[in-house]
Amino acid sequence: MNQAINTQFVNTAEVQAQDAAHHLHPFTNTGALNAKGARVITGAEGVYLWDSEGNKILDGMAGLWCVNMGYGRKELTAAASSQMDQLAYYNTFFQTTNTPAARLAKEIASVTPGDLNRIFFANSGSEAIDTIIRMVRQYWCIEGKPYKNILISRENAYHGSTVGGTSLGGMSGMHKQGAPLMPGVERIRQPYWYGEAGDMSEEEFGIACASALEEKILEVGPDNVAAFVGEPIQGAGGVIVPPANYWAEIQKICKKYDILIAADEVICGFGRTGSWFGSETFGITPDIISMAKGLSSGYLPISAVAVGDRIADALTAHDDDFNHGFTYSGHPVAAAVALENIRLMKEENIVEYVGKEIGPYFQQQLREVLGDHPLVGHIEGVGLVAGMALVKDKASKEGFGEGIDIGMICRDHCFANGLIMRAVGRRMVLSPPLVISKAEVDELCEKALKCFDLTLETVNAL
Ligand code: PXG
Repeated sequence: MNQAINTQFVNTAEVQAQDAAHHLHPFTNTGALNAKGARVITGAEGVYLWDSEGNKILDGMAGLWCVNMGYGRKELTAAASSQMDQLAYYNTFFQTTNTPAARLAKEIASVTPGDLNRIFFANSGSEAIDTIIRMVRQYWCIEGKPYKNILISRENAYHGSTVGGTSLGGMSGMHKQGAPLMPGVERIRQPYWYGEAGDMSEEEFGIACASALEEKILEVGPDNVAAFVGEPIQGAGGVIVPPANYWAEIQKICKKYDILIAADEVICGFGRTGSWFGSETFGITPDIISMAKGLSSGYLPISAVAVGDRIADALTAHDDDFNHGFTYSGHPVAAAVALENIRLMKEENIVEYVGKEIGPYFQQQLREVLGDHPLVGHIEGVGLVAGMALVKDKASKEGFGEGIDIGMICRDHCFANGLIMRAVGRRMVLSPPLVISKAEVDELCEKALKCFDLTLETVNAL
């Protein structure tokens, strides 16, 4: 293990001062951060990070849900380096392509489900989502139905932070800023059974949440709705796993009214749920999907939209350009890294490892080690992604009051005790690298247990 990588060369105070003076962080209260100083991450290997003070931290979030093959993979570094020497950049606009982009498109088409055979490249999940928005609307225009342009998404969905992604997503905190939002979006309730079902069984609630889609379609008019967009499992919303019957019902309704299904696979894609894509885990047959993060294990920014034959055939046959794209669409270096990442995933049978071995072990250990903890109201998850509701009272599901930010208290204890676990409101979420071993899962659970104990001590002392 590459202990305390380069920490001896890092002057923490100097980096923090530069950062405070000049760096505006995403989704951050800059004043509050500057007052305490950002933690400086200096190196990483496998599932561990090191900071500039020499602390070793188990990364229970795989960076930001992305470093699926773990840190320090020399194969990925080598792929980037040799592609940079060969062809560092050329665009894919001017009737040109490059070898890694063409090969990657073929490779992605081979691992995506159904007829998702054509690939559009971008650089981030948000850009992939914007691509979906523009592409499905253009599809209906080509079909002679330009009025069929409304997108239906869900409350508490996360689809990125561009204007398109923010508008499509259901994050109220984001909607409050930078308005006006993009028009043409309608939202329905999220399928959060533990938090919002009242007395309904999971099955009843699954039907109720899917019926909300049908009601919305009828309210807006089926002829005005372009697509339903959803994450197979809501990630940034707190890891909300829908009831087992939910997606099948959603599909039935979309089919009935001829509405496209777009699955946002930015988190679920590339093995996270134990299949190549979350759509397979939940039996969804999408018309179009977005992917990013795990596509390159986060080593370089790259995203993609896999397009089904219905949309791709229409775009291809249409006698006009699709006027959309980015300077770095199909970037050869990012594509080379993604290709090598997929090759490694196959060589190491990582999807099967998550589906059959480490995923079930992770889910079982979380429940066994943490399930009885007085703070833990409920644990849900599939494969290597999980969300835990923190409550004041397990029986009534009552949460802590507004004055107690239980998630942040817990997250800070984790940070101080060598574990990265993310807080989403009152939920703690985990999404470790897919290469995590059983011993590392045990360590993660022990650390989480200790941090839940410390969190309980803190709130009891308030
Ligand atoms: N869709 C989904 C489902 C995502 O999870 C995006 C789109 C946007 O991807 P980019 O690459 O543009 O960030 C995401 C990203 C969090 C967090 O706090 C989650 C994401 C991004 C940043 C923070 O959990 N997911």
